[in-house]
Amino acid sequence: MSRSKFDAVIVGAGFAGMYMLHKLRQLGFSARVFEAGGGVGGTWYWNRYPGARCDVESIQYSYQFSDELEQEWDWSERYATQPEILRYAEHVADKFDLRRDIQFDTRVTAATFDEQEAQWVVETSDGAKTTTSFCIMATGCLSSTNTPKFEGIDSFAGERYHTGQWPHESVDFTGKRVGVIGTGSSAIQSIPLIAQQAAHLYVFQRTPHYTVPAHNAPLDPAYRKAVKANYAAIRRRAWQMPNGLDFELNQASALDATPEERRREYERRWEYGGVTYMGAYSDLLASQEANDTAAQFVRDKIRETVRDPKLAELLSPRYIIGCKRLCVDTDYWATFNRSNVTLVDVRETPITAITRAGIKVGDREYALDAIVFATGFDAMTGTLLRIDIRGAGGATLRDKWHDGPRAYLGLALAGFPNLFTITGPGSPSVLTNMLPSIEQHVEWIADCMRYLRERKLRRIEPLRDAEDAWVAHVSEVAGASLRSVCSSWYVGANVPGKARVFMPYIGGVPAYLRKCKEVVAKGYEGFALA
Ligand code: N01
Repeated sequence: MSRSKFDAVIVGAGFAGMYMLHKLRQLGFSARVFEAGGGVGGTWYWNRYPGARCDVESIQYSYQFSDELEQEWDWSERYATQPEILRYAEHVADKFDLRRDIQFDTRVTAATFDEQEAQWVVETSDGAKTTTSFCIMATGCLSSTNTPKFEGIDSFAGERYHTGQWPHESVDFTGKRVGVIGTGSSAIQSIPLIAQQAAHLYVFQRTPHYTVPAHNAPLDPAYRKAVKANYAAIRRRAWQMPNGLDFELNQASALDATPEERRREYERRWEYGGVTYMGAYSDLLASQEANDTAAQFVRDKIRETVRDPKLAELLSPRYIIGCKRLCVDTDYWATFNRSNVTLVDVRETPITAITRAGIKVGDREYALDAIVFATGFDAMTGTLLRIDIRGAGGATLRDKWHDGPRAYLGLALAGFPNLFTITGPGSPSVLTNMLPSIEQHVEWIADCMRYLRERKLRRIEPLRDAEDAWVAHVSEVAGASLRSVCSSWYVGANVPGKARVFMPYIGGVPAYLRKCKEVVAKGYEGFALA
């Protein structure tokens, strides 16, 4: 740990940082990882709330860089729980002996580019300064929690939790009055389990979310065996899909089907479970009329499940399905039939304040023993902007991204030489299966560093024109999708004051891969090398 000069500093030891470290080591680069948490796993280290699972099927939400790893690891369920995914991350750290180059419990506070030496000086919470040729941000897309600044928030006398920063000790809600604020993925996973424990659960809902059943189940050993025998083919098919997932995408238009055909197709996908529901037709995110048919099917399911029609209506989303990220649940709607669960609609009358005793909505105060903030994240940019990043000429990232993130391919930033972002804004990232997207970025960055080393080049940064053109392209393709039109964290709408820009690249994995390869084939087109 005494060394303070590296080829690369990697910020974060989630799936991105871990693989980046492994890859760079293989190429003979020296690297140090700084990780704010006490262990590896990133998202899966922090998000320990009840019911936390991945909504990408476990066999696909896994690394593919090592055949041996793929073959030796057995996922126990169709959708892995947070503890199982964390065990997987720990297994990878052990298998590839990663921990010796990771400094845990250390937050990166600043990174400054030294023009003279063409290197970064990275400052950490332990007061140390580390110099490095390359600074690689493996900081995750959903890693800075968002807690709305409710009046009186610190006066609450009970227990307070955020789903994204859940305690490591188990939390017991037995006999307690619990309030959950938010109804996104984290809330939808945790509410059914909290309801089973709590004396009473109040769900504070501003916007109802669409959710489809997971139909989670243990994985049959025969199925696991078949997957392992065919892993290469599964991965190959996934790379050809817009979201990087091997799933059945119907190329037909919803509007060409009869109502009965549509109902059958939606029902079939509902019964299968998971996000493949949105693959029912090719135009669900291109045509409002097509989208309405898929949305109405879900609303009908809510009405069938929730006994009180008024409550069913309050739980029914009215916006474009798939615009906010589609949730995947186990028993979410049915939970509202329980006598110990109350939905509090805070759309018309927002939460007024948090008091010593609980949550106040208008004139009514809900007395609570615990509040769970399931209020999401300052997505994609939040974590990077919390680090004081200064590039060439002392320019700050905060200034550069004042009106929204700008990056070339979501990988690198004009004015910030030798700095890379893994799954940064402007890359497909959060619209895809994150693990393969991470692997593709890691491999692209590692190849780039090797290319520079072979040619004795010390500096790389995007040209401003290339970055501008990519940012314009990201915005143009977003504009053609219904996904960009509603208030979601994809556009920063959940954080007051955040610039409203559709941050990920929605042009699909195959188009993005082609572009990344083309840039390399043309000698790092759009980059200045020195
Ligand atoms: O956060 P969210 P999340 N007053 O932003 C509400 C991934 N993920 O942690 O919709 C009242 O989706 C807000 O209301 P509204 C996944 O990518 C994956 O649940 O803004 N309410 C919303 O209901 C996911 O999309 C998995 O009106 C307020 C909620 O808080 C992403 O993480 C599991 C409020 C926030 O929902 C984020 O999910 C979990 C206020 N002032 C997460 N401010 C899986 O793989 C916010 N809200 C399964």
